[in-house]
Amino acid sequence: MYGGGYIFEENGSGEIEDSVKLKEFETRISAGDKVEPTDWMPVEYRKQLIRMIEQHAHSEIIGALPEGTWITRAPGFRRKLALMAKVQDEVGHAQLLYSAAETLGKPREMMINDLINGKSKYSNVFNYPAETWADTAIIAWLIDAGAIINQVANSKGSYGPYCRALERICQEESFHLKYGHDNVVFLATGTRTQREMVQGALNRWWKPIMHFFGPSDKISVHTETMMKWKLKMASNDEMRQKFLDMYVPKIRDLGLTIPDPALRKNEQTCKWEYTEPDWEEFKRVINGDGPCNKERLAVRKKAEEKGAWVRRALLRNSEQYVVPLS
Ligand code: FAQ
Repeated sequence: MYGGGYIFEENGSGEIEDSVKLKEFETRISAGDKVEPTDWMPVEYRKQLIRMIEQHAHSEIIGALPEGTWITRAPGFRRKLALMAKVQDEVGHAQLLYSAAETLGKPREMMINDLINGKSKYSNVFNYPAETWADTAIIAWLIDAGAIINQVANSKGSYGPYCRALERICQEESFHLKYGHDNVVFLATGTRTQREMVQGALNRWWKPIMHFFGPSDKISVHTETMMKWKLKMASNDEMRQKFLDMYVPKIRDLGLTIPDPALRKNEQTCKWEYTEPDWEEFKRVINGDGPCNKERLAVRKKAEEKGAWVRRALLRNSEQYVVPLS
């Protein structure tokens, strides 16, 4: 059904959507109702949701890779255990999110194929390498912080299955953030070499983190539609501002320097001013031309190929236990 593009042309029940239904739907959304999978929804709402949840799911499995490469090299047994648990959590988030996206009619296999073939996007940040142990600390602290800001807001959104998945994910991400903060504090208050290492990681990650919240509101394509339907509860710039409000003081308290000489809070507008991120570079990275895009997709492709026999065995096994209905 999905493969023929069916749900993108008509709604789930095969009817062409009409303005009365659309009005009722939008009234429900304004009243704060949750939309559930079997409810009527506009074709464009479904399409935008699939795009967003699928990209989010891909970001979680690809996001496990930069930190995952440090499991074998973590400094000490306790750090290794904690990192392994974090990486496992991220993959678990992908499972929840793929399930939420499946409720909208797109099969998981198709989503994975679209990822591997470069048709679907995933977060820009995971196309950069984690060069040192300090990079994993910055990822776990600041990328998780950015993800929490986005996801706590969007968990109050309109689509039930996505909101419920986000609530659970945010609880785990909060623990990741504490783990990341602990690692950064340890390095930032350590030896000179450790302090330089964490400053170096911050220098490398600041630009991708500023990109993380999406293009500026002036050039964002989907924000207006997404906010109208409460798929997104704040604009990209609003999320970026919130991140800066919460984390610039914390980063500076640790004696770290944020690598943007223009960064300052305008006390009159209460807004952060910063060097405008390079949106051309952002576009290149999200469209396949970042430092690690090819490597990330190659790893994912290999995992998919190597896991094929497990999926086949599970399917065959589950067929044996199907109880006839009559
Ligand atoms: N990276 O019109 P907008 C995590 C694309 S989870 C790549 O502003 P929208 C956990 C966008 O898709 C991180 N592409 O788009 C973790 C669109 O392209 P399209 C992921 C991006 O949807 C932590 C085009 O640019 N979180 O980190 C990005 O209104 C640590 C135009 O942009 C989510 O996915 C980007 N950063 O707003 C795991 C949350 N930004 O599709 C491991 C859900 C934009 O037309 C370790 N998603 N694009 O080809 C959202 O909230 C939104 O989709 C935004 C983008 C805010 C990401």
